[in-house]
Amino acid sequence: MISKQMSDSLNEHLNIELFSAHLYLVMSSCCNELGLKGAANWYYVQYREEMIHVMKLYTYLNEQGIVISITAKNAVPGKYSSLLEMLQITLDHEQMITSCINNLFEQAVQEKDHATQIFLQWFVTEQIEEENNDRDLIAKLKLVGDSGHGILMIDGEMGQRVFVAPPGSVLAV
Ligand code: OFO
Repeated sequence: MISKQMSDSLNEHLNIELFSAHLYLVMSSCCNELGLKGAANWYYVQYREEMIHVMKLYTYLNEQGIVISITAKNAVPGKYSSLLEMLQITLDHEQMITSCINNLFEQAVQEKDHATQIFLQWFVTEQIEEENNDRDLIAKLKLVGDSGHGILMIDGEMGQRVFVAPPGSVLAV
């Protein structure tokens, strides 16, 4: 049993996560164009992770008897001048997502919706990792410089990232 308000909020968040996935897919493509194959890989893995988040929400809503709706119409910006710019936008975006998750959690607490609180706990923890990954890369990039050998070093590191689906995930791609 889930309230209409709670399921609407979760559905809205599903659309935001879908936007995240598309944002990172575009960034992957932009990195590719900049010749940064490792960063392109990192953003592609990020895209796949976001689709896991979408599918978690999809599955939870379905299991609660809710038919989802796709409302995201936001076009994804397609031009970025540097990897540092993309990473900073990524961190800002993830901080916004963290605050959305916190609001959802707060709503579930106010509604005494224990099932949704438990469901959202995974996202609360995930956001710590998401923000930390971005901060780490930004700090390294600032240290070595967003050009020349420095960026190639970071690009190499970003190329090592491998997509790992969390246990029990529904894969969308
Ligand atoms: Fe789904 O955490 Fe990023 O957006």
